[in-house]
Amino acid sequence: MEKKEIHGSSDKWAESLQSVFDLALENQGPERTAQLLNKLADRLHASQTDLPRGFNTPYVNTIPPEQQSPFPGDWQMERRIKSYIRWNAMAMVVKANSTTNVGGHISTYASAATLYEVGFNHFFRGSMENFPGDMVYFQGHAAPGIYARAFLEGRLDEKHLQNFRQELAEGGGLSSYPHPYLMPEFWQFPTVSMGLGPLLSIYQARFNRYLQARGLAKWTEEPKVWCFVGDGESDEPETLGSLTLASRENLDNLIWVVNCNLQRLDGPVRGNGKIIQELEAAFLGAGWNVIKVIWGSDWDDLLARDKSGLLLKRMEEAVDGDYQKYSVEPGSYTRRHFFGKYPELLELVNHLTDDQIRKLLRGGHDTRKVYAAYQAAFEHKGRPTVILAKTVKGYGLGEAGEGRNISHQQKKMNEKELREFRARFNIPISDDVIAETPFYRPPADSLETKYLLERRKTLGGFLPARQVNPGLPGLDVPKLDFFAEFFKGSSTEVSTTMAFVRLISVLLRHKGMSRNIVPIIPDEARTFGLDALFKDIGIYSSKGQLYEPVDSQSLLYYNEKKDGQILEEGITEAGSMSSFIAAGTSYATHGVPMIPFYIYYSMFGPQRVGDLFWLAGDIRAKGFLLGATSGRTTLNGEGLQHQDGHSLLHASTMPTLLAYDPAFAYEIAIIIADGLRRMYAEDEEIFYYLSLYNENYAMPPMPAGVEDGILKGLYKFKPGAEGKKHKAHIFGSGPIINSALKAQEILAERYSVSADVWSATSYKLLRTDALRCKRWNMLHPTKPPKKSCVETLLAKEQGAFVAVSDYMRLVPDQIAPWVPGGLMTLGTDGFGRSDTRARLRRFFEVDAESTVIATLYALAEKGLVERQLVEKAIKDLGVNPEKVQPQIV
Ligand SMILES: Cc1ncc(C[n+]2csc(CCOP(=O)(O)OP(=O)(O)O)c2C)c(N)n1
Ligand SMILES: [Mg+2]
Repeated sequence: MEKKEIHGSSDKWAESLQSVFDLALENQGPERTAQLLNKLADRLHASQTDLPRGFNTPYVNTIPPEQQSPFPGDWQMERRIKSYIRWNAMAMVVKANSTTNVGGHISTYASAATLYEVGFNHFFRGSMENFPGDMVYFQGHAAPGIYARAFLEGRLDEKHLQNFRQELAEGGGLSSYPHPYLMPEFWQFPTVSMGLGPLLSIYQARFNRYLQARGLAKWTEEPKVWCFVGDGESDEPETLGSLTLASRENLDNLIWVVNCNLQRLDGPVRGNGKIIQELEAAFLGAGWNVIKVIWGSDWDDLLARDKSGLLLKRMEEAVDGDYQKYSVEPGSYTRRHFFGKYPELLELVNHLTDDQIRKLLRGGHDTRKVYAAYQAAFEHKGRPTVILAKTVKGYGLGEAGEGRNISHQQKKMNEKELREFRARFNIPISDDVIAETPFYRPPADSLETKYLLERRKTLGGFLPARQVNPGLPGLDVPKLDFFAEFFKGSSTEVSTTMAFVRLISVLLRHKGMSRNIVPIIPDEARTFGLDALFKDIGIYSSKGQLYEPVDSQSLLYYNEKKDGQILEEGITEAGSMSSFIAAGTSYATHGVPMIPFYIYYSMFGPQRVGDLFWLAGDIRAKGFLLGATSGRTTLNGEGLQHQDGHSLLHASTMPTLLAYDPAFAYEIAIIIADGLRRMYAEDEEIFYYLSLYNENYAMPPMPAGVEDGILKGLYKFKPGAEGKKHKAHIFGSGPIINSALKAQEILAERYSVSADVWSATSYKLLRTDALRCKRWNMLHPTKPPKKSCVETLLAKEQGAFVAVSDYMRLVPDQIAPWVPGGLMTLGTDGFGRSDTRARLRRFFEVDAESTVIATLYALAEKGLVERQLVEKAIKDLGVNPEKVQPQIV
């Protein structure tokens, strides 16, 4: 195309384009104009490939005033209620810290009060018939405000508030943050570990859809998932890491509110930039509906009168550090520094006093703006919505911390500051008692209390509230005979992972509960053999399968279905754990007990996402975690980053997690059968961890009477030969029990030692039981002492005790104090290596030969055999005594 020569100044160009744009807007309307502009932008990008494409809209509210839904509430009434809540939230923290050092936070809630109150008065629905209630993730540090509201609602009394963060005080107290473990009838979702709440909320919203697609949801109207997020919290990779799942899945049941108070703990979130704009770009890029609530209603008039566009220009120029400064300085400062930059802007605010300038509200503190944004989010279809609300950290605290960098840590207020707070929010508390920061609750027959209760009644009841199975019978879980095939053993060599896969496919045929099973996999189904389930139960996909899978002719084809049962999460252990948690708490959030079986590379369990494991305990999630390809030497070729010899140690730190290291198929069946009974028939709020391995060997039949031992953690699997000179005991776990069994033979044949082989299924449970007994004995010193399971089992056993497993020595060491004469432990301490299993087991000293040597050494230490015999064995068995020690290499 021939280039036309057109010259002119860039101002002229700007003017011409502007006039064409104005014409288009007038004649074609905003939508069509936007389409035209997009087309032109596409052309520009086609010719200039490295041109950055902006994902930002101007720094003003997304919803223009004329499109705002009108506020339906009593604005002044709601302001009074909110003020009382503000006061009580502050008073809880100040009171607690006047006599203790238990801490607490004032400024987070102070910034978020309007964001919450609009939700409580107009949006958050409690649980009702055929409605499980909206699921609200509160910012953890805003907990005082949520308690303070519950106090006004009459759900909590003064004593509770008095004992905020003093849970061990007489009569109990309130937990620091949302912890369902500590307040099981109140809190639903733990949020205080930054980033986890936002992540969980996405998977919760998706799980709600899954439940519905599988015909298990019990609602007529879909609940919304609301998540309140800190702007500082958005730096956690967990917060923003799964945004595209929410848009891909069209989760319009999900609404996030990011409280953009521009500060985190130490200072500004983006002093030199704008967190709202940065987040807008991230969310728009991820396909979310973004609603910015930046300016309060007072600014509408200023923006409308600003024909020059200078106000917007100034708004865009100022960085968050400036905005923070405006929140702490008097109005005269803002007049001079913000408006004063351009004479036209100074004129624009001529009619306002300094005080009026100081009081120009930010959007997140304006009930009307917040309401309009929530209403738009509530109605939005097809995409999740994020509301980016600009607020002031410590709003209303004045000198005591409003907008200051110390705001987050502020816990005390002097009398002058209390008086100012009282005056600003009109709290009816008299001078003579103000220094004691008394709580204030309007009388039961006051207009405020009536209004507040009426609003909650209309919205279906109080919230947060955690309810568990009101009157529902437990699930029909299979009895032991259902698992008979696993008790028979098999001469075919299989791994415990394969045994588990077989077990889950059998369970999926159990009429009573098969529908409630939720298999969860992070892109490892083929690794574990779970692809066998693809065809039968399908992979959940909200879109079904829009393409013909490449492997459609094969038996195990990649079968996506709208009502698929498997949650195939892709490569996200954090996301998979979030699904585990959503499914594992469904008994409480939905009143529908679901049974998650989450199977993953054991190395990428607690080591990778341990905080989510911890949270699963707090939230009282139920279900089974299966750490597959476990064992530092059993997963042999994969090397240092994959070979796990410590997840059982991590698991031992989780209070309500029952951790098992089974060796045989029948052990897995016994553990899972009992887990199903305890969690789903008896309603115990616990969860399970089983390590699974990928080494194949024949599975023996179950010896008689070992069920109890399997569940408690230890039982005698195979007694040693009769008629030998010496006696010993070897505890083996997982496939390394085979080292113990082979050592048993060598010891009998070559060294006249009769070694009993025990299967140690859970050192964690044995230790917990032993600690319980020891503590009781200590506190009841004159009563007959209780004997722990380990002590009872080993009381009559003679000789030396050795433990060997594919885990660190600390795992079996957990029970050493209760083993008669001590426990000699072998284990896989140190970084893994890639090599053959045989070489690795020699290297880590957990093979049969090393086990023989350790047993003889343990006997020698007790004076039961000569030390020379150990030396002889070292030579006989070809073990190099000068070889490197794995854990310090
Ligand atoms: C994983 C994690 N790291 C650190 C903390 C400590 N912490 C608590 S609140 C906070 C600042 C929160 O800032 P922001 O998210 O902006 O919330 P705001 O209080 O400003 O609303 C920090 C660092 C935490 N709770 N969790
Ligand atoms: Mg913040």
